[in-house]
Amino acid sequence: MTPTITAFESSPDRGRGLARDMRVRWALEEVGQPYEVRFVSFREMKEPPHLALHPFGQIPTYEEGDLALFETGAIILHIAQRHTGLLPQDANARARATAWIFAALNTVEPPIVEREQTRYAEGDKPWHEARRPLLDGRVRRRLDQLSSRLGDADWLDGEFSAGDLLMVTVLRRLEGSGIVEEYPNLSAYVARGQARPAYKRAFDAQLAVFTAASSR
Ligand code: GTB
Repeated sequence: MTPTITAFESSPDRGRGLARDMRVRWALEEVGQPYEVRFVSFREMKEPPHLALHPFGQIPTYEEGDLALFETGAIILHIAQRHTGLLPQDANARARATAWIFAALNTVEPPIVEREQTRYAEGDKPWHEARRPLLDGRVRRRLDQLSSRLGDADWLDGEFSAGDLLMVTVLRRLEGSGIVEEYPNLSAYVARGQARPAYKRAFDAQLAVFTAASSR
């Protein structure tokens, strides 16, 4: 059964692959599972048919037969459990790779998102500049720790896993800030993820949506 995911009809990231459908596309490409994409507008995301799939009116969603899922982490975990290629076979290694999925989403991404959203929400407020070092510091603290753990390894725990897939996409959210570049091993780690053929296929597919929309 070919799964269907949802993505922005018109992504605010202008094809940079930062919206979360990119994570699901990449996972599906890694495991060789073809998929379809249904594009939704911001208005449609808040209407009953989409809210029935996603209680918070967001993308991505994932439909496969009578299964409907929301939350990128749950979708990636589902794909990784159903296919080979994103989780190790050994039970303990599988549990550790799962821990990295949660670490990416629950520990590393929140300060990155807070830094980003604060810029949008309070960028024009007088206190914003004074808060910047605090927000940047929280991000750097996590990246210091992540960089120490990664060391000179290629991936976080042995072979490439769903945990790496999510961590690479989380770190990409710092693009343009120069912060990841302060950590040469993390920069190389992100580049290694982006060099994977499955990443490139996923990136090109989401970019094609933006290119087609902007040529209309
Ligand atoms: N916890 C959920 C998950 O992990 O699936 C969060 C899903 C989520 O944040 N979805 C966003 C969304 O639907 C799109 S990805 N937003 C619309 C809304 O809430 O109304 C977040 C995102 C959006 C845009 C950029 N960008 O432009 O760079 C980057 C990331």
